[in-house]
Amino acid sequence: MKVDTFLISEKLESPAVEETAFASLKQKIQSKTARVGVLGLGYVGLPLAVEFARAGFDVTGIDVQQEKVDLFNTGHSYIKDVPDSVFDPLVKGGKLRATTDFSVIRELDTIDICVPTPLRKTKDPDMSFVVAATDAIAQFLHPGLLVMLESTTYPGTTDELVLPKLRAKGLEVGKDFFLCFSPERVDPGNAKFQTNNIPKVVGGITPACTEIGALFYQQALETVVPVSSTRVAEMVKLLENTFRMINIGLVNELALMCDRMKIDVWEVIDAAATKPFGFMPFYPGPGLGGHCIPIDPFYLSWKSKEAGIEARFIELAGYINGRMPEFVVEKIQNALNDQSKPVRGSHIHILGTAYKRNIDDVRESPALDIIVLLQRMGGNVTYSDPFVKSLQVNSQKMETQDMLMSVGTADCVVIVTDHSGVDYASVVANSKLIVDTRNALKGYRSENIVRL
Ligand code: SAJ
Repeated sequence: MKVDTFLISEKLESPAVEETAFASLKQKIQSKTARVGVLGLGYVGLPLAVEFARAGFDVTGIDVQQEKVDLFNTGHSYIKDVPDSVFDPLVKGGKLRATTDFSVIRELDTIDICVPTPLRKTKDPDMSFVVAATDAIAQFLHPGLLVMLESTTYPGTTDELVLPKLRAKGLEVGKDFFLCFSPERVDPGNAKFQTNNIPKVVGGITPACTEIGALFYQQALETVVPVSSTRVAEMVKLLENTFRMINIGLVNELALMCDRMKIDVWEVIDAAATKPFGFMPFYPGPGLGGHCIPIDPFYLSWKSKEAGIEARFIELAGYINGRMPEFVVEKIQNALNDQSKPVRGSHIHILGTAYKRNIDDVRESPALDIIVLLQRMGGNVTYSDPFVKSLQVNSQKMETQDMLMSVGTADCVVIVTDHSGVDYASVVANSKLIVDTRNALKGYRSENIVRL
């Protein structure tokens, strides 16, 4: 009978059926029997997998790199922020494993996408890793799966790019499967803030998605911040990092002004930082390195351009930050010139090549730009960095050199990265000329020390 049929179909679509997927997943999450997956086992994915395994979940990491998977399964952590003492027992205890086999997604209840979102040379977003991850998940999507994108990206990625691929499988978001965006906020090397105690923002495609996503993260992380949509969550991360990039650009421009006006920009910033409210110190430097700050804001400017708004602050800050390596090389050239030495033929030794202090990451490091510019001018460039044993500069491989021996023979020493634990007193005592781009020699005054 029509009515009965109608009633039956209505019954099938009743909240009880809708709640089945939601209720079942909620119960699995709350009882920690949900099988958790993390796709992409880098500096974001591995620590996230560890936190859920430590919380008592059975966790499967997925990565395309077999050697990474093999290393992971030995119980040896290749991410410095996760010690083997934590990682090994989880792997050896069977709570945590890795695979290259994406079909395991069929058996998982949740999957976090933690893959790179770099920029193309044209400064356009490179979404290839997110697309590949989404296609793989779509292939094995099943009712009850919670999918979370963590990779930093432009607002609209989750609903415009990820959702259509998953929905194409005929399942309904918010009812059959759940989809959220939750920005990764990992700060490699930060001893105080790690994955478990950095507040976690999460926004879903539907309220049910947000609710189940927040519940999921609450099982393993200290603080969860639900927001009303994936777009809000995507924009939160871009605001955070654009804020940094633009303020770094501001102080770099201030450094250029102070250089011309013969004002000590470091003293200005330190004095301004005494203001107990309404000010946050940023410091000039040799340029903007890393895999977040120089890149994330261009995801925002790219999307805002599509929306018809020019992101002029971002473009201008990008220009200023991008010019800092040239400014540093000009300082070096002028400092050598004051000692009647051309760059050509001079031995210039770089102290610190990582993109920021006390880490070993050289991605987008301004040191690379400075080395190339000096070599183009005929400089004989060497470096030492306790964290960076070797460096690829264009096609040339460079090895870190003995610091004291190098500073003793160099015509000019350039402090590009101010690692702690470096014996700066010996550097000052043994160097003919120093260009300090980080105010690492704050306490020293000498005519052979030139600061930004
Ligand atoms: N930099 C300056 N002046 C400053 C601060 C930084 O020149 O005042 C330079 C650094 O030397 C580096 C670049 O900017 O080359 C980026 O430095 P960063 O301190 O922002 O460090 P990142 O790139 O590791 O940024 C990460 C980000 N974390 C995430 O995206 C999850 C960022 O949001 C954090 O605020 C930052 O760490 C942090 O605070 O350590």
